[in-house]
Amino acid sequence: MKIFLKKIRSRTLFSLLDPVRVESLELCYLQALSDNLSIESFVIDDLFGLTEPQGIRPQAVVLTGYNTAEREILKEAEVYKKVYPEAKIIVGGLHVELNRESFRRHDIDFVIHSQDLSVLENVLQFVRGDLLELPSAGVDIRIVAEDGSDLWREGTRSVVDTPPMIRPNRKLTSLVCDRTRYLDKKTVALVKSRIGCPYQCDFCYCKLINGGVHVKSDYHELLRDVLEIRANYHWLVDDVFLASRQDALDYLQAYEELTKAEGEPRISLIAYLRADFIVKERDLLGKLKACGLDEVIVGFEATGNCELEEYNKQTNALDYPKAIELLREHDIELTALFIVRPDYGLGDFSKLNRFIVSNRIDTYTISILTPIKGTKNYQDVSSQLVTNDPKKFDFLHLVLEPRLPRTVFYLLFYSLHLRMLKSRRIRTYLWQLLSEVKS
Ligand code: B12
Ligand code: SF4
Repeated sequence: MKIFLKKIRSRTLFSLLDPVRVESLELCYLQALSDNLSIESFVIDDLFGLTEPQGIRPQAVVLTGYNTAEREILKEAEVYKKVYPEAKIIVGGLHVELNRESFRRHDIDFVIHSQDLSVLENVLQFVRGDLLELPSAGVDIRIVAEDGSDLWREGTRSVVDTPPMIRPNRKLTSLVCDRTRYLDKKTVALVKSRIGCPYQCDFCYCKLINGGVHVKSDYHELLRDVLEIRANYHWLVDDVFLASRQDALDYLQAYEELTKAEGEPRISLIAYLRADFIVKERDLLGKLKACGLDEVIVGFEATGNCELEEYNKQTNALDYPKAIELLREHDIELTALFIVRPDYGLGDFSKLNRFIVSNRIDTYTISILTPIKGTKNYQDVSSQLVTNDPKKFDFLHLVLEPRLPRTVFYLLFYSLHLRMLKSRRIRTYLWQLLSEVKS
């Protein structure tokens, strides 16, 4: 049996420059699963020029992508169904998980809405004929009724509560690693070791993944994974790397044990940490740096406690300058994440600008608060949305009417980014980009 595994990426403002370009780690997991079933899989990802192999007719096509690519996924399903009518079309992944009803279309056969990879395993075995009955948990199945119309057998929700047994196949990582980047950092491989997030920030899609059930990291496994991949940097994409002091101690112990057994691993991790952790566990930052923590991505979101409370962020804005200072002291690089709301006025923009300048933050992203399809926030404001185009839900567009005139809002939003041009890292990145274009 042969299958295609495809990541569909929509062209957005973000993809114009691709400041962060990484392999699709989800396809590495799907490929490992196919290997286990002795299924030959072909990875397709336009970003890296990986196109459909010539002369192969797949028995199944597996499609995945984020919210912004929803229409492209549906379009591609239609095209694949026309070109390979005998192939089963399967969709799944983070966006499908909470939006399964949007994918129950005629050109799609299976809509997988679970983090549990054994669901896909069953589906593939079913398609191959090894399974006569497909368990309904985690998957909606299209059935053709006697009159030729489509019926959907809806699968129950299926949540995982233990870490996945399957390790990603790193063929894709090795193939594209030389072309990956995180801004100025080149050769970056993704790693993952948690499922979901233990926090409950109001605006966030991630807290809903896996039915809101959070599965903790195994740091021994994480480090084993990191060491298996040749890359200058490893970006740990877990929503929080260390959620508590105990997590940090567990990670440090796993690192120490590895060093004793196999020698110093010498790794450079980019990972998400919360500002409250950084301040509270400041005495561990030096050790964490020595044990591979090179850069942290911190979701500050806002600079005032009223907004943070509305977001249920559970952090204190008064701690933020300290958190930034502590990272600087320990030579841990920072990417700061901020959110601006459509109801921002001039004063709010200028407050954020002042915060960025006075704390000398030079690498940051600013997102426009965007309700993501599949969340309660999205439902609550759906009648106020000014667009339904999924591409616009990329955090760089207004999908709700702003308080300020739109042009003024965008002008202020983009001018907040200007300071980044002064950043050494951003200038290095732009220089690298220019050299790539020239060569
Ligand atoms: C790293 C990252 C990126 C990377 C790309 C990484 C990649 N893998 O390609 C970059 C920086 C490029 C990126 C860009 C964007 N991202 Co992003 N990103 C992430 C992040 C932090 C981690 C994703 C990841 O790589 N996880 C590792 C993989 C292995 O885990 P996974 O995707 O969950 O896959 C597992 C399961 O879901 C399952 N699975 C996955 N696919 C499939 C398919 C099938 C068929 C099956 C059965 C199972 C399955 O198996 C995997 C193994 O367990 C998430 C946050 C998060 N918590 O997930 C946001 C996140 C995925 N991004 C998000 C968004 C919105 C974007 C952007 C659209 C906007 C933006 N400005 O960030 C752009 C899109 C650019 C584009 N053109 O596509 C949203 C998606 C929301 C949604 N409903 O889709 C998330 C959830 C963050 C958020 N703010 O809510 N992103
Ligand atoms: S914003 Fe970060 S900490 Fe909050 S729920 Fe989302 S991933 Fe977790």
